[in-house]
Amino acid sequence: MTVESTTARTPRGASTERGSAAGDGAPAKKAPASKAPGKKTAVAKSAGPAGKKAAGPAAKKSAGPAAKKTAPKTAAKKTAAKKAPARTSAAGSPRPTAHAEAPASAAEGGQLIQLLTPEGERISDPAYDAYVDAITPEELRGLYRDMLLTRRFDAEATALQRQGELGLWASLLGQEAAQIGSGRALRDDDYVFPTYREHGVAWCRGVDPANLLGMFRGVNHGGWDPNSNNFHLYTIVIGSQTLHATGYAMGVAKDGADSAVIAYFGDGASSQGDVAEAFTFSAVYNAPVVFFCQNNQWAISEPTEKQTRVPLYQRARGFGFPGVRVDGNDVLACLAVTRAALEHARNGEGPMLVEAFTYRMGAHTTSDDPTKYRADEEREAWEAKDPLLRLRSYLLAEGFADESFFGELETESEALGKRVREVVRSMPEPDRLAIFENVYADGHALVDEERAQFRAYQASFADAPASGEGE
Ligand SMILES: Cc1ncc(C[n+]2csc(CCOP(=O)(O)OP(=O)(O)O)c2C)c(N)n1
Ligand SMILES: [Mg+2]
Repeated sequence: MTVESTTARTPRGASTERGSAAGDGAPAKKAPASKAPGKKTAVAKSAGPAGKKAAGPAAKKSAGPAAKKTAPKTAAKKTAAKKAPARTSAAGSPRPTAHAEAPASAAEGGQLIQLLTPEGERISDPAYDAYVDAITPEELRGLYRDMLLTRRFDAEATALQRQGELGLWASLLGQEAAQIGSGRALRDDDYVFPTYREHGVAWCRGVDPANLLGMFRGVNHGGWDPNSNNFHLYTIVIGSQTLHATGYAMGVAKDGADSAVIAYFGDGASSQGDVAEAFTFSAVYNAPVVFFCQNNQWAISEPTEKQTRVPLYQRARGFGFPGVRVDGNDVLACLAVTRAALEHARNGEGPMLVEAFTYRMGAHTTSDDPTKYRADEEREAWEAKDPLLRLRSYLLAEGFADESFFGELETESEALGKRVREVVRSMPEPDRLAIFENVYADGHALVDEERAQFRAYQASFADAPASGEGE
């Protein structure tokens, strides 16, 4: 269901048959009569954010942030509020801590595409049903498996960091649906430009999870060949990959290919100049790129209300292309919306922005302590919307999976954890002089000089190898 959209949807060129995403982002594709198994056909068309059927973030029965406002202050909350610095605007005036209420807020003109409620009920969205109506129970189980194994891998990586095996880890906990839904919407010939947190997308692209850990262990600069899986190396310079993706997409268009490009970035990255430049260039050159923003509501300790005065998906409009907001904890909706956005790009209609509204349940990275700046209640409210739980509920309710399926998956996830531990612990120490390689394609006198200096420095240690280690 689309929870309230106050913006007009004007088709932008392509035929409705091709399902172009239009105007403010909803595809014009006609939804066929529902064939999806287990879907509730009664569409709560009139149920806006306050409607009873709106089981999303605005639903009254939801224990989500909307309920938080009126909840009595608990001792824990008082403590957390004391610890967390007050959120202030740039001008210094206090701002309400309302960012978590944003997704379905009619007052903000917000929309939220949702196909699976937090309780696991399949609801209909006439604009997006068609993109997932043909999905089979096996494919649904596959989405669950993807999310579960990604979560298991992520937990293993966090544990490895705590054991001193990794220097740092950026967990995706809570963002599995956004990543698996969008990742599974891609074709093999599409190209992905990730941030440093896209472990679920990497999984979908076939990058061995163990390879993701080399950089975090400090033994390599990436760990995979981007062209093997059309999955670029992790990018830590916030937002810069949106420009790389735009340039790549412009090249795809010039080649006359019908593949698409997807650039992942965060809510905080949306404030970067690079992202604004990428939006401008991609719109002007009609580049086939999908901008997939995982709005996990925090950029380290900065809440989203310090990044924007409007829902992020609405930013696209000012640049001249459509934007949509999807429930980022709903894997089915993320799959449908990303398919629509990719189709839009492939049809030559230019870029599209998808804002996946989700929540970072863990710390920003293992170097971060979120208890210093956010209240426990916020996380607890989002735990109730866990992306895995809602798909599990749906699979069980529809009889698409039984306990033996979940049991086998548990065994598989343990095996994955074990393999990842073994691979990481046996990663070879890097050649210390390798850092100087590949700086320039044909070498450079200055790099040669720096290499010689570093070699002499290494040799000055008492336990230095007799000659030429790492050469
Ligand atoms: C250009 C740049 N500025 C600052 C940083 C430091 N930094 C690392 S992560 C981060 C926050 C990013 O937040 P967001 O884009 O919301 O992504 P998230 O980590 O929440 O997924 C910042 C400021 C950086 N890596 N690059
Ligand atoms: Mg963020």
